[in-house]
Amino acid sequence: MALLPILTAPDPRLKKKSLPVAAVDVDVRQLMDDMLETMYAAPGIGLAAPQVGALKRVIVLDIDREETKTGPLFMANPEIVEASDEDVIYEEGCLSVPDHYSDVARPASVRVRYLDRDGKQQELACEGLLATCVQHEIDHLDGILFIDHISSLKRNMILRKLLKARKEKERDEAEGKPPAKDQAQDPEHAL
Ligand code: GNR
Ligand code: NI
Repeated sequence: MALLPILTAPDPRLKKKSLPVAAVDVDVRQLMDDMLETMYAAPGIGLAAPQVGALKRVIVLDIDREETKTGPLFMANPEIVEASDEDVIYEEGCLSVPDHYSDVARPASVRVRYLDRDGKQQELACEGLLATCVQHEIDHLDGILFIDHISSLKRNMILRKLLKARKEKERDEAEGKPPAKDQAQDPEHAL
């Protein structure tokens, strides 16, 4: 198991389309395990392979809320095979867009087909936060971030702030300053 560095926007790798895996082999399983560990450490409730620089169609999730407790979920080549007409709005965050949150509307429930950690085909009916999160993760596999679902004005403001924060961090590191507290965890917005 290993913790992997999480890429943050703007990064060209987050805009690329990831490729399907041919099979869930030992390498893909290793990636899944490392991603789950990285997601828990962040902490987050989902993580997509491109966020750790692997352009493969692999996601992991673990929702642990009153309403939904999934346990660890590993999905290779996930596909939405059904989506409700009804939308729901959630305030989303992303480990690759640290410290920014926006309301995003998505189908309230979806059915996802995928290969599990054993390479077995599965289908899962998702609703609530799981439905939102699985769609957010599959978006990552197509190079789409939650900020691509909001106005360009808001998106560009967030991207500018992320770039500024990154430059300040690089400058501090060059001057040998200790790291500022990373990704302040506002409990209201706990990922
Ligand atoms: O941890 C996460 N929380 C979250 C909250 C609302 C909607 C989506 C998410 S996914 C996010 C982790 C992440 O960036 N996954 O790609
Ligand atoms: Ni994300």
